[in-house]
Amino acid sequence: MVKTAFITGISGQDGAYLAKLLLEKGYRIVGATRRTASINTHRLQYLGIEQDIEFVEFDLLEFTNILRVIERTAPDEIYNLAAQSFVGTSFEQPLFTADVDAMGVTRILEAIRTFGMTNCRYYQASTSELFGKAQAVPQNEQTSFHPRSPYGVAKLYGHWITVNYREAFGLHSSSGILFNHESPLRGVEFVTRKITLGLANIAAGNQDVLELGNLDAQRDWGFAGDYVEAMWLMLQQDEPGDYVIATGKTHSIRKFIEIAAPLYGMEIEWSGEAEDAIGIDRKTGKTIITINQAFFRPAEVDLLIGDSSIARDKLGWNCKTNFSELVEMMAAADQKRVGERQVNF
Ligand code: NAP
Ligand code: F7E
Repeated sequence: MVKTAFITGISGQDGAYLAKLLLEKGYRIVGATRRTASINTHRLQYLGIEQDIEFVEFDLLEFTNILRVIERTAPDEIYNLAAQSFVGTSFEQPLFTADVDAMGVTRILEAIRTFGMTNCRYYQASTSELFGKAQAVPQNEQTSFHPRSPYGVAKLYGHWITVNYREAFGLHSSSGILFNHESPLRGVEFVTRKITLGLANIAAGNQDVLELGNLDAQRDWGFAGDYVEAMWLMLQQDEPGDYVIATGKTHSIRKFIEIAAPLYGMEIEWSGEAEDAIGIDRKTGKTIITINQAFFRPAEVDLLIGDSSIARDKLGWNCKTNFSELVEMMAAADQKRVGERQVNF
């Protein structure tokens, strides 16, 4: 029997990698895309899988649409990856973020409950942003939550409603508490892609300076391609559950830049502190990194580092790609794109 997976957020980074993985496993993929002014399937094209997906029009804000689509699709597995996923924007659009990232989750769970789809398994894209002002180091499934942004708060609701529908209605609903995961398909507004694309443009002479915010925040960065495997594994378990997915290693933004720069033939020397910090390319003497207050957040998550022991033991999940391999992969992809003057980043 061919299984049907319904993926919300299929046009995003994780949606693309998950769809590729599930196609390789023989699934029928129904991909949810919302109506936008311009078609946004470039990530699926990049992975060469756009033609293998059945697209349906879907928006997490519209309950009647969710009901119809889920009834028609009759999925075996639902992966809810759709979200307003940019933390910075959530401070500017807190109500919209809550509607999509918190209420949107309830809308899908209500659809599953309404149709009595007790065999349908549900994955919720939770996040290390739940830990926010981290109460323990490293963070695991027992660590208390303290979100630091409207995004984190909305996702906390999404996490608990997933747990609640499991406990109250017996749904097979699992929550993956995933730490930052990146790739060549990461959105260009996130700091890793901003750096790899920015340095590629500077190296090509298209741009002089890269403006960033807080260089000292530390993140546990993994490769998205590895992390989508954990999502699938969670839904293959007899019992639903919550799992932390992380590499167990953390690096600052500053460190990311120092490791990336030599891949572009640059060598970074730092000067000045905090908002006066600048990064100079030793080889040319030019200032290529400056700080812009606009990229600081009203409340910051300073340090994230995850402990994935439970995922390792129960799911058999392991992170395959290490930090320098991830940076190299992203840098190479952006150098190629800039060299070929590609439009869809
Ligand atoms: P992403 O690239 O920003 O993709 C988000 C997706 O959600 C896009 O396909 C977007 O569609 C869709 N979307 C947004 N609002 C929607 C709405 N109202 N209705 C339907 N679809 C909507 O995010 P990602 O990095 O792949 O992350 C996937 C999920 O994991 C998100 O829920 C994110 O919050 C969570 N997460 C991510 C990370 C990470 O490090 N990447 C870590 C932990 C958790 P458009 O293309 O139309 O905008
Ligand atoms: O920021 C700092 C910024 O936007 C990382 C999402 O996928 O992961 C992501 O959220 C850090 C922060 O990711 C710039 O202040 C410095 O400390 O790349 P980011 P994020 O906020 O960690 C979590 C797990 C998710 O769930 C989210 O959906 O980098 N930073 N300078 C900057 N960040 C950005 N974006 N731009 C800068 O110029």
